[in-house]
Amino acid sequence: MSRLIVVSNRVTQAASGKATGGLAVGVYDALRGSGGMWLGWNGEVAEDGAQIEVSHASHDGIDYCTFPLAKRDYDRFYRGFSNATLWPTFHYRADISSYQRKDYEGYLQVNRDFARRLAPLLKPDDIIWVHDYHLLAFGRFCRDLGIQNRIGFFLHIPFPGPEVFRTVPPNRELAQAMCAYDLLGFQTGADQQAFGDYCERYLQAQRAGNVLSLQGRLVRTGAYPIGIDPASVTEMSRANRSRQVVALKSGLADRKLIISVDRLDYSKGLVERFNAFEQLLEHGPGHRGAVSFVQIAPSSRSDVLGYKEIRRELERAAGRINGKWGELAWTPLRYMNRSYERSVLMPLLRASQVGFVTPLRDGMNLVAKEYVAAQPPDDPGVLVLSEFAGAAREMEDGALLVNPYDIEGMALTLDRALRMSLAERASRYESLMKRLRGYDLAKWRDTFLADLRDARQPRILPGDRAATELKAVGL
Ligand code: ADQ
Repeated sequence: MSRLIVVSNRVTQAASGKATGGLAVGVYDALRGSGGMWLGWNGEVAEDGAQIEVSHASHDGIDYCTFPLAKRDYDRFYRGFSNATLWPTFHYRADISSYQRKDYEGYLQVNRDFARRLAPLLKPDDIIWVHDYHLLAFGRFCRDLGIQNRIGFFLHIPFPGPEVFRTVPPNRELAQAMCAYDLLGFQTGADQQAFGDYCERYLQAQRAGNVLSLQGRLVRTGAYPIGIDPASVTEMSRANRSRQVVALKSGLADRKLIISVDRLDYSKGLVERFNAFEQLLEHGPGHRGAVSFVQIAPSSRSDVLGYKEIRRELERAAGRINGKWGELAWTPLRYMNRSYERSVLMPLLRASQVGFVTPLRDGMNLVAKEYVAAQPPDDPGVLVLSEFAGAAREMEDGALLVNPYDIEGMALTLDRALRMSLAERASRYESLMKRLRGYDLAKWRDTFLADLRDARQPRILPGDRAATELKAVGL
């Protein structure tokens, strides 16, 4: 089998054998299975002008090729164009997006540098899997260097509607660059559709089924909703007897628990969520003293515009709510601005009666899936989920969907979740688990890689379904 090369902005802790997040766990097994290489930033920032060396290390048959980013690249590529322009805009926050040409130049430069570092390490039949919004233009630079290998790209965050994407000034150039990949994977059909709509409308691409034809190139697109490994989440949720979990349970006494776990990010809808909990207390006197809300949200990207403000706003909201409603023996809302190990988080999810996952926009949201997999089957909790999380598309039958801009609606839904009968909870849980098991993390990875391996086959395999599609676009 051909070797798999993974390229992502950050090469995660997998290098030290501690893979945790979806991306790390998801690709780690595939890399081990086929033998592979993982290339990307090691998380360190070097002084400008320092010689950037690629370090090579091997664990479990995987070659890790990592390097630091120069300070200037970190500022322009990472803090700048990736996280101050693309991240907010792709989450429909064009209002707080900021754009500077020098940041975009830095972004292109780093994408080019990644391609130059990869080129000498490649073998002709390697297949390359590139991850996320930091590397939209990487494929184009690979092609400029004459790299012919199959290259697939997966976007972990939403792709916005065409009119929102157009607010990113170099939108045409970016979309054209994305079409240098052989396969573009999105979290949902809606994201895939939005990209296709943009290309048809503004780049005069032709579209036939999942294939786009643009300036003589064909690019295949697909929706690959990222999953979890439900069995390992269930196991982890059961296993832990850590001090923190025991302390939380004894502090709750007989109270019910609503839980939320996020990175501290303005896309996650945390303030709206706090306000909804406050409305629950205001309009449902029966819940006062009877339910607690725990929000775990460690800071992320604290040196990027917008992140300090959201932290201050949350602290204010938590203080106001506890000041107004708290009692000596009961703290309504516990907001933890710190991180916990997964081995503590999963049992916390299990101990709670409601998983409150209400991003304003999210590519997928794996916490929603983890919450369900962590539940005890004989007494499962209820997932309250934003309709704007990618996960809502797969989980609408079992979760209670809410609009995170509708504070009263969220409060009413919390009330419903807290009162739901065991029979209804069990039936919702069963239907959610069926989906989680059927389309898990391995399936996500294997489906994407199978499509990538096929992506250019139609040219030499007439009769394939895609060949028909290609004919329809006149090729
Ligand atoms: P994130 O925005 O980081 O990821 P999410 O999918 O919710 O969001 O979380 C990814 C992983 O991080 C999960 O395994 C989760 O348990 C963990 N995590 C989240 N908050 C945590 C916390 N406070 N402490 C410890 N662990 C935490 C991006 C996209 C998502 C998409 C993923 C995967 O923004 O929409 O689901 O990539 O594609």
